[in-house]
Amino acid sequence: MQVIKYVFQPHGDDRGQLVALEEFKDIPFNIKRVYYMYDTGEGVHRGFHAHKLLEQILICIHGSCKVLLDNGSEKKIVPLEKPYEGLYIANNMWREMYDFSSDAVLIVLASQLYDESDYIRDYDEFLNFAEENK
Ligand code: T46
Repeated sequence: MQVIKYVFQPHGDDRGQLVALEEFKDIPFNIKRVYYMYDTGEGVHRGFHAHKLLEQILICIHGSCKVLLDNGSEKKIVPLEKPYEGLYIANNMWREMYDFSSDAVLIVLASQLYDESDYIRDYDEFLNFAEENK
């Protein structure tokens, strides 16, 4: 499984850092939605689903967390600990987020509006979907 982690170019000067993200330039899709999670409790695991169509970029802009990616035949754990790194998650990929530091802010850029019917929340259903859509 290929893990795609983008390293964004910070515009740094003596005031600090600034990262700008533009669709189809830094991000490989139309950004239709942005959401973020913070105040994640110790030991909490989130996610446990895949998406049929949605593509996303996850950026831990503060603190750190880990993301488990599972394409149905292979699993990879990806640490996110830099505010200038973005993990691309294609559709058809099971994900779990965990090991959040208490100060973690995980921001997500998404290619589609929120649509519950795009979620696959049952692991066996995901395995069948992944097999059919290889
Ligand atoms: C994903 C991972 C990385 C909304 O109303 N709108 C939204 O855009 C989102 C993302 C969520 N919600 C509601 C739905 C639930 O009542 O917020 C609540 C928490 O969502 P969920 O349990 O799906 O959160 P996570 O952290 O398990 O998963 C989220 C995204 O849903 C998912 O697409 O890939 O982050």
